[in-house]
Amino acid sequence: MVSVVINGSKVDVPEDFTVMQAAAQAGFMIPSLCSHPDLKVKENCNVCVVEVNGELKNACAEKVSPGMEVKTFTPRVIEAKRENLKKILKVHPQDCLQCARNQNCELQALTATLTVRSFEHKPLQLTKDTSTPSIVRDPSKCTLCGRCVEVCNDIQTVGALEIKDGVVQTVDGKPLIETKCVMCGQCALACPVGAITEKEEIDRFLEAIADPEKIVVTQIAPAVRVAVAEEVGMETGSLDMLTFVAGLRQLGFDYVFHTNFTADLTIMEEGNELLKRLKEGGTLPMLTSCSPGWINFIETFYPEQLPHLSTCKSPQQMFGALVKTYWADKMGIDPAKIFSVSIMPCTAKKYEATRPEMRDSGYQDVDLVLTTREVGRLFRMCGVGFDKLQPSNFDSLMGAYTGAAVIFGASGGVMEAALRTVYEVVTGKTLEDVNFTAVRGFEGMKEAEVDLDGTKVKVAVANSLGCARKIMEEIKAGTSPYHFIEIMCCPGGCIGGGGQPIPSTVAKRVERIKGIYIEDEGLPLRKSHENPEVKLLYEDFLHEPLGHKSHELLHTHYTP
Ligand code: HC0
Ligand code: SF4
Repeated sequence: MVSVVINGSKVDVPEDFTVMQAAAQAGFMIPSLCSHPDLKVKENCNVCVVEVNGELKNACAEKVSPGMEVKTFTPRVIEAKRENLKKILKVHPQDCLQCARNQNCELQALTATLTVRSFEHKPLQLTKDTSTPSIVRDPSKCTLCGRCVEVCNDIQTVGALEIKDGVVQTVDGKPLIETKCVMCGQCALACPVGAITEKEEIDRFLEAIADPEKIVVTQIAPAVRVAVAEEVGMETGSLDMLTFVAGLRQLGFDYVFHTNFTADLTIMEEGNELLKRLKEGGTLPMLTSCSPGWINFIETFYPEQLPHLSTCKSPQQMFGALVKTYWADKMGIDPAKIFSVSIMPCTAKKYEATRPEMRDSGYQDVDLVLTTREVGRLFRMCGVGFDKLQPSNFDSLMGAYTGAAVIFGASGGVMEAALRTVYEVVTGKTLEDVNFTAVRGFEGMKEAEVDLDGTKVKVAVANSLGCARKIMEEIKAGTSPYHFIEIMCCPGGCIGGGGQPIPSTVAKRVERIKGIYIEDEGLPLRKSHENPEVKLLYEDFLHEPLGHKSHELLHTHYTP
């Protein structure tokens, strides 16, 4: 331990602490723009400047030393902080009222915190990049903090963004769509301001709701419920599912369903696909195929490994294909009138919905994807008062789900759900303990071995594209020991998706994961093959997993 003096108070801290950490321990928070609890020290904004033994130093980078005297708010320090902040403010557009991050912007907050009351203003006027269906980049708003670049390069290992000539830009200055960007949106979560955001499409929703000809249906992704509470001023996980459904009905949705329904269905299809590959010597390891940022990644970086992917579409797309065929038929509704909206934690889902492969119903299967953040905005815009709502049930035929589907939202959940079902199908025995805890948690790589009546199946789980890359390098080298691997694009799984509420720090993601498993434990059915509406779907329409109709609507092939 090292003793230092912070604003006159002595504090003992570990030797590797920075001045910023030591100050926090002494009860003095030092504001900054480029620092982030989960990312490396950058020293790009210089707003965290403090006096160390009489000299101005950046608190984020300066390590403590014995007897160090730190002052965090002398007139000289405050003046230096303000001057450094004013350099950023000088070129930053002042269109806060029109910005998606208005009221959730670290630059706004910092300006208020440091009581900056005037500054010179010559804003940058650079062109917005709207080239992808998922992400919008407004370089005029970039503060050069460098957080997005670290996330894209070091965590996701994509390398679509770089710092060149002192400017954050896309590689070679190309439009994002022409780079290797996978549209995961992790950069948007890391951005302190509105320089990178989702492509906002709430007006398309409002138009659809106002159109009397349209029947507007929705599906909610597994990771949304735990996080949407954060958008409406509640604790993570505290908005109960059926009150959330009631809120969606207030917004005007005609039918409210759940992606969990097709998550259970995915387990039926993907579980049987795995068993078929194991039995018939198909390509192994089989890789899950539901995370669209991950699909973009394998297509871009490992196209020759595409045969390892399960042929299952994602639950979002299975839902889209079924709602305009099976459900429309059962309800006697013209599928041309159905406007299918999905509510997702993900920005890459916006792209997935527009893929040419995703039109097997004869229409675009999913018409509109809204992120958790966009739905939060809609709830606030429409003044939905959750404390006044009575819980409302999901609509039937595609609204039932089990705990196995709920856990899809957290890394390891698809694997655990598959194991719950595959074990019972193969062994014919009842799984007494459905909790496969070895594959749970925030950790980037996890593995387990399961005994299926004498056959040992080795499985692995990876989240974040950096971890996916490690898995893919093993497969490429022919050294992968696994039979089945779950890969999710975003750190922690979909609970950390690029469309989730901001902040989405590791601490927040861990809280959301907790909320997911609490929901699973509280449900009466926790195995996908027990979902009564999935059983009905097979009886009435699909007839069997991997059958003709399933191939037509629920499976696809991605080509390089
Ligand atoms: Fe996910 Fe999904 S679990 S990718 O993370 O499989 O986005 O929540 O909706 O489609 O179900 C996201 C979350 C989904 C899909 C499901 C899968
Ligand atoms: Fe990189 Fe993902 Fe952002 Fe694209 S969306 S620039 S891949 S972090």
